[in-house]
Amino acid sequence: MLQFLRNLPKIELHAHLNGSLNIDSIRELAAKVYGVQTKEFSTLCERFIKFEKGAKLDDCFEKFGFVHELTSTKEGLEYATELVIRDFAKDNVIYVELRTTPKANGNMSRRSYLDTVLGVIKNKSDLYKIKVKLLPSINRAEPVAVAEETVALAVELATIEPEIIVGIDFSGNPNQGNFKDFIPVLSKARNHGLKLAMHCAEVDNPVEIREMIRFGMSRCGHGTYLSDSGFEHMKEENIPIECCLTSNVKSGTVANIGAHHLKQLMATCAPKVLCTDDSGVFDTTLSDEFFLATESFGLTKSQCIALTMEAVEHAFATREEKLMLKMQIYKYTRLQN
Ligand code: 6MZ
Repeated sequence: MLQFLRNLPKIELHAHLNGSLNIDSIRELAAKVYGVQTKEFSTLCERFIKFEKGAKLDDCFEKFGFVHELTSTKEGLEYATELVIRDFAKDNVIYVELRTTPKANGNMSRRSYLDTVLGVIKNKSDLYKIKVKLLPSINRAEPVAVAEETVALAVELATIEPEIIVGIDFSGNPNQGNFKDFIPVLSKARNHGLKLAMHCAEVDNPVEIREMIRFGMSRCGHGTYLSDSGFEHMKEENIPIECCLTSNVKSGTVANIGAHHLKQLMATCAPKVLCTDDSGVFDTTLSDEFFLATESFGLTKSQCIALTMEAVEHAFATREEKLMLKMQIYKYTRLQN
């Protein structure tokens, strides 16, 4: 089964760039770009993927700083973007939507951050035989003014690269910031034709969940704490829940894998996609996530293929791109029979 899943051409719709650098790639990045290869650094890498028993979601957000330092220069960001694309391709992911929060520092402006990531996507996707889209992220823990700059840049760059910049991701620590404050800027993005992938119900906040559902979204990140009527609404509106099994278990937002809402989504034939979230931080791959689903919920090979086809449907891709992706998946599955 694991080999079948590794070889299956897969679709990744929820991947944060800085969270998707795996430990070997972090070591490679540190060595190649910064000349760091010490034992101390290796120990820091081990600590990066280690989760203490009873870890909380807030603990995850402290981990990102480690990678953010390595991607705080143009060279670091460039190489990290290539490594992430390479690693998804190695896992036979044929289409990935990368999300990332543009960051400004002494080395880069938010514009040059996005230009750098875009440049790598344009230059390297063909080399690794993978289709890559970009969703600039709004970090809800940052001021609304930052989100306004991000959306203005996304809208502008989407006119230049409409095939790559296809949406906005609303993310960040859900225990910080107030969704309502971001409604005007998210509306602006939507009015300019950008799709919205929103982290919603990752934590239990019924008032905010209601506000988000009322506002609407193209895809729902996590959806862990949706009520039954919330799940029903998502199904009626054909809004898929981006399920990130390992992320939810390691960050403690679901008690254990058996309690994950993927089970309910499968049973009710509700729209869903399997994703990694932060394959680096959570030390996983998309193949591993599928394998975990087969082990935990008894998914068959056919169900895994169906899930992959479902992901194609919910991708922010053109009709032609979707057709090409489906043909690639179909070709592989036909060879299996
Ligand atoms: C919410 C998350 C997240 O943007 O620097 N991020 N936001 N929930 C999660 N569940 C665990 N995982 C990652 O990638 C890292 C950033 O993505 C968001 C956080 O804002 C994190 O700092 P980028 O490429």
